[in-house]
Amino acid sequence: MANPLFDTLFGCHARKDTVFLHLQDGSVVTHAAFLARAAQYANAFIAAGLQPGDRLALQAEKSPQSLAVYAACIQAGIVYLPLNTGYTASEVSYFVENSGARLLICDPSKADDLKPVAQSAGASILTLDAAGAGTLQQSAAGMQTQFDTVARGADDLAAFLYTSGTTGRSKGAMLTQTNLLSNAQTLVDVWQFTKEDVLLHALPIFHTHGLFVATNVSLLTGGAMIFLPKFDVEAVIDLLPQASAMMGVPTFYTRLLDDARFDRDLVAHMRLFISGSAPLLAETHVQFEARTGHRILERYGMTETNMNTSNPYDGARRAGTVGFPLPGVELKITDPATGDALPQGEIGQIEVRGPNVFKGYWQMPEKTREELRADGFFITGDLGLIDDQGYVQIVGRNKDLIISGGYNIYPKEIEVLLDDQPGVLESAVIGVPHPDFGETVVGFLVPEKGQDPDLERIDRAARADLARFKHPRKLIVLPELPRNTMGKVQKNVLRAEYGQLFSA
Ligand code: MLC
Ligand code: AMP
Repeated sequence: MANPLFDTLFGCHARKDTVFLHLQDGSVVTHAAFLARAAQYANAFIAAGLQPGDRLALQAEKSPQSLAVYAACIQAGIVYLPLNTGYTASEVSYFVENSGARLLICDPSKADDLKPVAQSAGASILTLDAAGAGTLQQSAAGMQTQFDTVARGADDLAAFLYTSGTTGRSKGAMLTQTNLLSNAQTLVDVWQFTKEDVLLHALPIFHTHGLFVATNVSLLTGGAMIFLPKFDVEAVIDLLPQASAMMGVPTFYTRLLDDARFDRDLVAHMRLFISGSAPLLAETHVQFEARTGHRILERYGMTETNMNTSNPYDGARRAGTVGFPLPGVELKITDPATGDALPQGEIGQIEVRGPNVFKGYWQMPEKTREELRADGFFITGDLGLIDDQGYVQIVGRNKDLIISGGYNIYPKEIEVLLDDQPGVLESAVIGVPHPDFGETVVGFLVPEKGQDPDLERIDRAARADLARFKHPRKLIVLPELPRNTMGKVQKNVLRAEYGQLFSA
């Protein structure tokens, strides 16, 4: 096969008049129309001078057009780099520079801010708005609706997804054709997706969950998606009767449970609800079943590995667990100090190996070596155990990470910003339980002697530099931070003391 990922996910549907996307306004996009547009984009990218292996960064609203950019990149052998729409210009600037992207596609409203970013990185810039208009469309309009698919090997890069780190510097996770294709094939099998499925898609398409799990699974079967621009309870309740399956982060399910219209009758016809990206409280699992009669299927994944484990489709879906390693994925629990495998039932770090595991971090060989062992096992940074029936339970994290509404936030990145503010001696950022987002960000500031930091000014600084979802929802001034005898900040003490801040 010339380009396994493109041919298997997209190319085989090129001439089909089957519905691929149902849009919120009632219109549809067929597979054939979607691929014709993707081919035009691919022609436009080549005309703009891009070559196979080049990176293309996209920060644009979710739409059939922005999804077609993904298809076009795969077809043209261009490495696709989708970016969270919430990122500020300074965040985008890092990604464009670090990846060496040759082309940046952004919303027209951000073009003025991002032009200097693109220019200094030597990238060209095109625009794409939520309705699909912009300079990308203008460049693509006259192009052929056919494109000669560029040949790619199994190990060639298909996408970069940036993931933050404990040092505060984001790392580009390099995902190959095989990583994406093998995982999609496994998920179709274990979750029993077919072309008859209609997947309600309300996730963003710049992360693994919405792009590689939801979209690739649907593409592989030739099924359809109800493609919502974002998660919205009204729209989901309105459209669920036309769906057969839904994927979401736990916040989707807690928000739906808060609405009395979300009941057994509304979802009687549904085949499957899947949750992931953040821990699903056992309480939500139980409440969901009591209300709807459905047991949510929880699975566990990561940007670097796609999906690793899943509760069974047939068989017990156990609350508080993420199920079994997927076929082809090896999972072991190891001692964080020695790396040795631990006996069943003991808590240690979760390591995974398989065709799903990424190739490494872009231009960061040391970081790659720290997390990806020479024998292929990836150290996830999650802590867990395997119970006596083989189910994996995640019990914590060995990495300083907050997951808010399914988005990852690394405290270090915020601490660096807070430490820089006038009058601030030092800071610590933690995640505390939040009824809607699961966890949310709280920042602690220690003033310099005799100083009184201006919290409003600090909030403005955060808004200028960091995506909204990373902003501390509360800033608290403390005379000093709790430290252990080694001088290390005891975030567990802060979490214990301030953990109830957002309790209902
Ligand atoms: C939005 N806001 C958030 C937020 N999302 N703040 C913290 N955490 C979040 N996740 C901000 C908004 O900008 C807004 O700011 C305020 O919070 C309230 O917004 P909202 O209207 O309530 O939020 P909404 O737009 O409805 O978005 C919430 C959400 C969304 C949960 C629907 O965040 C979402 O779709 N999350 C899914 C993330 C995801 O796909 N993760 C997968 C990663 S892949 P203001 O200024 O108005 O106060 C991965 C691997 C794997 O992890 O295993 O899958
Ligand atoms: P990301 O880096 O955005 O891909 O997020 C990956 C992280 O999300 C994992 O390392 C886990 O900490 C977390 N995660 C994903 N799925 C689950 C789940 N089902 N339960 C608990 N944590 C999860």
